[in-house]
Amino acid sequence: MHFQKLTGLCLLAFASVSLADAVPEDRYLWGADRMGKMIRRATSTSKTSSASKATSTSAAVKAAIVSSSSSSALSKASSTTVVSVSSSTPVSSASSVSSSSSTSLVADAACTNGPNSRQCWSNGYSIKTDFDLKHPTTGNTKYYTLEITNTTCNPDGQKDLECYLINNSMPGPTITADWGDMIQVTVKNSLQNNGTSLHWHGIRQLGSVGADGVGGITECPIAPGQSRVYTFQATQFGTSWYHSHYSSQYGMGVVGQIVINGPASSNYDIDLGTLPMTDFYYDLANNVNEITLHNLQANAPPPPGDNILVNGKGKNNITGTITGSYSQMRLTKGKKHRLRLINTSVDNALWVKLDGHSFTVMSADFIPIKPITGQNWLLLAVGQRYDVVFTANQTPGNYFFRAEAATDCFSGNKKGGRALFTYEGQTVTEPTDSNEQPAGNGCTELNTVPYWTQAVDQTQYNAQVKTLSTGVAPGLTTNGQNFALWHLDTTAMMVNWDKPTLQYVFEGNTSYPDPYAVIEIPNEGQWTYWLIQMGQQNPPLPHPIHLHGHDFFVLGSGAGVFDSSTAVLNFANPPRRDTSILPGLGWLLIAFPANNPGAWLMHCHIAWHISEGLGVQFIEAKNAISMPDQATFNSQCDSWRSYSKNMAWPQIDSGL
Ligand SMILES: *[C@@H]1O[C@H](CO)[C@@H](O)[C@H](O)[C@H]1NC(C)=O
Ligand SMILES: *[C@@H]1O[C@H](CO)[C@@H](O)[C@H](O)[C@H]1NC(C)=O
Ligand SMILES: *[C@@H]1O[C@H](CO)[C@@H](O)[C@H](O)[C@H]1NC(C)=O
Ligand SMILES: *[C@@H]1O[C@H](CO)[C@@H](O)[C@H](O)[C@H]1NC(C)=O
Ligand SMILES: *[C@@H]1O[C@H](CO)[C@@H](O)[C@H](O)[C@H]1NC(C)=O
Ligand SMILES: *[C@@H]1O[C@H](CO)[C@@H](O)[C@H](O)[C@H]1NC(C)=O
Ligand SMILES: [Cu+2]
Repeated sequence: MHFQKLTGLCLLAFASVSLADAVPEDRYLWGADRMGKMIRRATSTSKTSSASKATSTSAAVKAAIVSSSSSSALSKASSTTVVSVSSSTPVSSASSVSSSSSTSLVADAACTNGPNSRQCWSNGYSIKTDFDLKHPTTGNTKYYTLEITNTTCNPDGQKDLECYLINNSMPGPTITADWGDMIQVTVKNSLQNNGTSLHWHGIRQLGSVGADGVGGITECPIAPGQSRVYTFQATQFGTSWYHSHYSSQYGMGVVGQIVINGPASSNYDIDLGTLPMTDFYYDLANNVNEITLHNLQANAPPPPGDNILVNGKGKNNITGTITGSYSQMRLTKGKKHRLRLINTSVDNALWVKLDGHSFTVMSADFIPIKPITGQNWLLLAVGQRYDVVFTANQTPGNYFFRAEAATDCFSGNKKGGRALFTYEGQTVTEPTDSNEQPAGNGCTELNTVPYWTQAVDQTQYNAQVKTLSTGVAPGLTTNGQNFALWHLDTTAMMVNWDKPTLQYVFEGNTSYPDPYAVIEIPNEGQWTYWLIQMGQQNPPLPHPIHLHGHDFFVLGSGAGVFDSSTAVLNFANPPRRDTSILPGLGWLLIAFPANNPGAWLMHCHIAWHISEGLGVQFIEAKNAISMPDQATFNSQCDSWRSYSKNMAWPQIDSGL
């Protein structure tokens, strides 16, 4: 296959040079054209060539794509592999609510939130509220200021590394708010040589697409020395994270946690807060990114991480001296504890476990679920979150929390992560480490059931799937209605930081460049269906697919090429979340209602992959978008463009 052919070339080119030092002139984007050749683009180092870079990519991408001839309704989208057009059936009422509650204790008639009534919230809002339709508005605003600086870090004591940190902390500060609050974050970019922007992962940004924080789509990046203010409402509740969305920059440390207090589907006494975990590399993120791009050409895996940090901490021994420390948590005997697990990796999926204690999982991403008890090892793909509850019912002492790279997801790390959980009244000491490894399950995501039931319209699906090309050849994709097929390996996305998608919307310009990978969803109030199919000639890597602006319903996923006659799908009460695993060489079928006008990115959350272009964006109801203030938007872009004219480091990847 083509990967093997290219292997020779790459080995020849790199046999004796350090990849980090010898960055070649050619860059590659993820994907193959119909003939199985890698999509390739040339780069140059001068900024003024960014337009021509875009043009050459455009040509390469275009060549790799068979435009859909059958869709007359779509102008620009016909040059991508995907189609989404209105149909006449409206979204079925999204208001159905589960009648089966898993927690029945109610504290009082007013349903006040408390340890035995976590499903309650306030003023008629509870775990049963369909937050797509209704959410509280508290009238309160939580203000934060975050400053990103270029500094050094040494989280496991082995070596000083160049890091970009938020308020000098690793990970960055936790943003905490109540359900229904406004959140206003002022972000100052104090890096000398990188733009930045912050994305609030999983936040729906209902009516506030301008605060989604994606350079090249919803804003121009924040230029060095500049600040901007992000304002949005917490319309959902639970646990999430924020990170920069500027090439692979978040791998340098630009991440932090988000906690939105609200109801929960499981009771607990103590909220332990967040436990973010990440893979960690001793090399700079942009170097690892480069190496990964070249490994991809050789069908080789990315370099393994050097460590896994739990809450920004870890230990290691590569220097021959054990250094570092583990993050610590305190447990209260007999109490139920809530723990918010977040995978902020750039590459590694993680298996996690707390020795001696089994987890009850009660929410997945921002979606409360029917509690799933008895979980020992739990799998988190990049970007995914699980809130779990467990009872401190063991002999008081010290227990290891383990985070191990999921080799069954093709994740690799030289070392596992640990944290220490110690019962109150006990001395903190490290217990004997069993070094237990996860059994693995083939990278299968936990099958979650949302707490309240919402069915996805099957009538439209049935009518439309028939007209979807069954062969699913690369690049071929339309039924002319609101069914979209994203053939992962034939759409290589790249945006121009100087001209974000929202600027096209401001200007009423629909000539989106092909590498913007735009899919228009013209009308609101429709279900849209998305089949994401991996080409069979790709490396068999699973990809965690993340959507901005919406949660989605996971109708099904499977190995190989999607076949509508045999696919086992769930329309009645499918899992709902914002990040889900596309199985290696397989397919993922998702649906969501068009109910939030904006420009929204959908992408693989493995930082290297979106860097290589594994993404699409859709523009939903462009005439109904609640746009950001135009003067503010323009002034940020003006600052950015005057910086980017002479910036030291050119854009070398998708920019996302
Ligand atoms: C972050 O640092 C800035 C000063 O650079 C400070 O004003 C702000 O309060 C800090 N934010 C947090 C959440 O600590
Ligand atoms: C960080 O500082 C180093 C050393 O001064 C410099 O070479 C590098 O360009 C800076 N990076 C950013 C993103 O500002
Ligand atoms: C960010 O700055 C570093 C130098 O510190 C540079 O290597 C990298 O290319 C820059 N990234 C972008 C996207 O400008
Ligand atoms: C740490 O590394 C040194 C040198 O490689 C080795 O001798 C020692 O056994 C290691 N210690 C542990 C606890 O792994
Ligand atoms: C984080 O996500 C990555 C990529 O999907 C995965 O390899 C890793 O195992 C996850 N980590 C955890 C702790 O779940
Ligand atoms: C629309 O955008 C394209 C691509 O950026 C640009 O070439 C063209 O001049 C724009 N058209 C108008 C009318 O501004
Ligand atoms: Cu991926």
